[in-house]
Amino acid sequence: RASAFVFDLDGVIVDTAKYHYLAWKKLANELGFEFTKEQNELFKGVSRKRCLEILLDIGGITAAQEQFDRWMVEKNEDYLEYIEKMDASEILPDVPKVVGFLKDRNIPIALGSASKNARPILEKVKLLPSFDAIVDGNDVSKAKPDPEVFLIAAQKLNVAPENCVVFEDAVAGIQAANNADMISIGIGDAQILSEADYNFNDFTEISLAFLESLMSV
Ligand code: B16
Ligand code: MG
Repeated sequence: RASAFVFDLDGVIVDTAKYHYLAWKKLANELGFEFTKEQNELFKGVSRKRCLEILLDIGGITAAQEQFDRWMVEKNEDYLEYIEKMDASEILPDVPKVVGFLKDRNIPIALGSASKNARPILEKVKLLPSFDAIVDGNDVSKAKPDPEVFLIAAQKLNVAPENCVVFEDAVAGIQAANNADMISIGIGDAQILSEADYNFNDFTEISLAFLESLMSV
């Protein structure tokens, strides 16, 4: 029976993928090649370092470590300029409804994100106080689909992994939740996220009765 919920950040709580895209695209263009929205799909749930490796692969570019690190910093600085302007209006539809429902019932909730910018983003959209635990890119050594990020979240909430429900929008994230023995809920395209235990296009499709049912089975 579910007794805790873990939320991914990007693509679940806010749509920061569009800002990641603009920042990566700017770098690609500077380096003399195109970076498409389709290619950006490969970047979802993937660490910043891995994203740059994929980007340079697309452009057929090899770089020394120092140059690689400078590009990572440059991309992040551009990304942070977008984050700076975020506010609560960027929270995805019905996320506050679900978070509020869980809080009202004293159900612990955690964040389980690959992003090293998770805390400032949650602060910007005023959701930081709602979370009982935050596990982000600064806390993990193994990226999704490794279950580490979600297992640390369960540990912080003091709940057994099999009693945790994970909301995820990335294939690697659903796999990480499954690898952690948690109940996985795919948010987005059900065909892409076919490995999830349950699928919804977004939170407007998730009824409170459904959440109740997870907590009573
Ligand atoms: P940062 P999530 C992930 O967040 C994003 O989906 C992914 O596109 C990004 O590269 C990664 O965070 C790292 O982000 O550069 O801010 O550390 O979906 O796991 O919340
Ligand atoms: Mg995500």
